[in-house]
Formats: sequence, structure tokens, C-alpha cells
Amino acid sequence: MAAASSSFSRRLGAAVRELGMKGAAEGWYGAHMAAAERAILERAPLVDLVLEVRDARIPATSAFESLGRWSGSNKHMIALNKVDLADASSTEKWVKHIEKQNCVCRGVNAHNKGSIKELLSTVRSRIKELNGGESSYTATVMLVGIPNVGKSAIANSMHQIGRIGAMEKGKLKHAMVSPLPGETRDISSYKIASHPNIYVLDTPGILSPKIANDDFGSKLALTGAIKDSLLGEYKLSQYFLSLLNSSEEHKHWGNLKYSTDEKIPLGTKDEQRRRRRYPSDHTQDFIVKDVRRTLFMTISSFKGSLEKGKEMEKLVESQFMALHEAFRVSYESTEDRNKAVGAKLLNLYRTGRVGRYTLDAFPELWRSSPDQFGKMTRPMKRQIPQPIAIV
Ligand SMILES: Nc1nc2c(ncn2[C@@H]2O[C@H](COP(=O)(O)OP(=O)(O)O)[C@@H](O)[C@H]2O)c(=O)[nH]1
Ligand SMILES: [Mg+2]
Repeated sequence: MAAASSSFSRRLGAAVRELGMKGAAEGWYGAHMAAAERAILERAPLVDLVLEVRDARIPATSAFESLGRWSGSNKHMIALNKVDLADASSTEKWVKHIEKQNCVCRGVNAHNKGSIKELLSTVRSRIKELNGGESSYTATVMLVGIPNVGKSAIANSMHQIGRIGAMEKGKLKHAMVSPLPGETRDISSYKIASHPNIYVLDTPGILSPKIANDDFGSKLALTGAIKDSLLGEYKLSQYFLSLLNSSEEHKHWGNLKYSTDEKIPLGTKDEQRRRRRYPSDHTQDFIVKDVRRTLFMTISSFKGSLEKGKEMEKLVESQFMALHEAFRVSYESTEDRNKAVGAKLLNLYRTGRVGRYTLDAFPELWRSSPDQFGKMTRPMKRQIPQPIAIV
């Protein structure tokens, strides 16, 4: 991470760590999570495979700490989910790195049928291997991980794609998938294959109340492991902007082509007409383009040094001013406006429309501990991880 984005990271990370020390009413860890953690650990010896789901944007930071002795056992497998939001070449390196440590690992997009089919096939063959080639055996796979990494989405997709047999048709259950962390409250079972029968257990996400450092805290918050409302969209999106500003991503937005309709200048009568036609919906492509164009313009015209914390803060502040126009946000108070811009920007980031970033540095920059499968707590001395953007 560039030194300049670290001031935002530090502030956000400190807020996250403070929340960890509070109970479930104000923070995220409480009796319900502790009970779920116990239930998961009780089930672990009984299942055939523990499929740990991590977020591909933070393959190390999103490691599931509660795995205990199951981490590194031969029935432990890792899925790096949300590959569509991460830098592709970094994901490839992370997968190789984790596999080098004798843990089967796959990059996954829970919303992509082909990707889930591949995961299903890996799960089937892994189970077969673990059962010494025995194929008529009913097996159970338990999905575990921190909140919001996509466990329920994977359970649903596997259930929909993998179930076989006319008898099961029309009996599809649905796991609760939500953009908010902490929505899965119980362990539920879904059938994902017949001959042999394979069941997947979806479990609640668990996040330790003790976050190792501010850097971990800010990445967990930005990728959605902690409720946005606990931290505030403004603070989260400021941190995101500081990462974006230190990356190369905006350089691709310098010569975006606009259709005639999209070229209408802001603030004109034509623009107002267009606004009525497309109510302020930021899923509209032209708004995304305006946002990208605004970000490109603000970064490329900035004269300060992005290596300096104070100057980065100045740039981020000016970007918020410019973005409220791009997002067509018109609130009276600066606070409301910043909150609305922040929420819209986060939404674009989390749907991959303002670039794909892997926030954990390349594996070779981390000191690995062989039993943790990528869960490394400290970057090597002086090698500070950089946010990585894809072209
Ligand atoms: N872009 C993208 N979003 C995903 C993917 N998997 C899950 N999501 C989204 O991430 C959010 C959390 O998913 P959910 O399955 O509820 O996470 P859980 O808390 O681990 O069960 C939801 O908004 C999902 O639609 C993925 O592979 N790519
Ligand atoms: Mg869930």
C-alpha cells in the first residue's frame, strides 16, 4: 500500500479494531457468532471436506481463523471466491501459492455457471480421493469462512447446478444470499450431487473480534466483512479512493468513448431531460462512464504528490466534490452528500465497475507460515504490499 493511502487505512482499521472490542449490539462479534463457531468446530470432524471460502481480493486477510486443527488437514480445501472483482493475474499467483502448500485451491465466481461446475468437479474428485476411490458413499462438504465472502451464494449455485435426478426437481431450497454480512444464522444442508449423494453445509460467517492490525481491518471493511453502517460509507469510500488513486486503473479511463446521448453536458436542459428519462440509477452505463471520467480528470490534473498523506487527502476531498455531480447527488448538507456519494461509489466498487483490485500483495512479498495456507500475518520487512489493478 502506498504511504499516502495508509493514513486512510489506519483510520479505518483503527475504527474496525475498536468495534471488534464491542459486543454484538455495537460491533459484530457476540454470543451468536461464538455459538456458531462452536457448532462449526463440532461438525468439522464429521464432514468429508471443509471448503474454506475466501475473498479473492484479500486471499490472505480473509483466511478463516477459527479453522483450528482442520487448517492444513488433508480434508481442507480453499475457494477464492469473487474472482470477477479481483486482479486476474494476482488470483492465479495466489492459487498457485496456496496449492504449493499442498492445499487444493480454486478461484471461483459464485455467479458463473462454468466456474461452479469446475468447483463441483474438483470437490467430487477430492472426495473420491479422500475415500480411497470409493464412489457410492454419501459425503458432506462444509462451507466455512468469514462473513460475506459468498458461502451462501456458492451453496445455492452448487445446489442448482449440481443436483441431479427428476425427483429433486422443484424441490430446490435457497440459502439466504445478502450484500449484508451476518445474514446466515444457522447451519443448513443442501444436496449438490447424486450417485454418490453429496451434501453441502452452509454456515454463518465468523470474524474474530481481534483483528491483527489496521491494514487487515481496513481491507475486511472495504470488501464487506463488516457492516458498512458500523463504519460509514464515507470513510470506506475515502479509503477506496486512496487505493484507486495509487493504482494504474484510472489510466484506462482517459479516452472513454461516449454515445451522443452521453455527451450531453451536465447542468443543461438536455441533461435534465435525460435525467428524467433515466432516474438517478447508477447502474446506468453513462453514469459509470461519468464517474470514471471524473476520477481520471481529478487524478490526472492533480499537481500534488500522491506519496504524501496530506496531499492524497486533498485529492480525495476534491474527488468527492466532483463525484456528487457525476452521481447526480443533490443534498443540502455536505455530510449527507458525502454519505450518498460514498454509498454509490462503494456499490460500483463492489460490482467491479470501477476496476478490479487485489488488496493483498503478491504471495512472494509475504512471509509464509507453512501450516496456515496463505494466512500470513505480516508483510516482510520493508516490502509494503501495493494495491494491484487489472488492465
Ligand atoms: N461479484 C461477485 N459477488 C458475489 C460472488 N459471490 C457472492 N457474491 C455477492 O456477495 C454478497 C455476499 O454473498 P453471501 O453468499 O451472502 O455471503 P456469505 O455471507 O459468505 O454467505 C452477495 O451480495 C452476493 O451476491 C462472486 O463470486 N462475485
Ligand atoms: Mg451466508
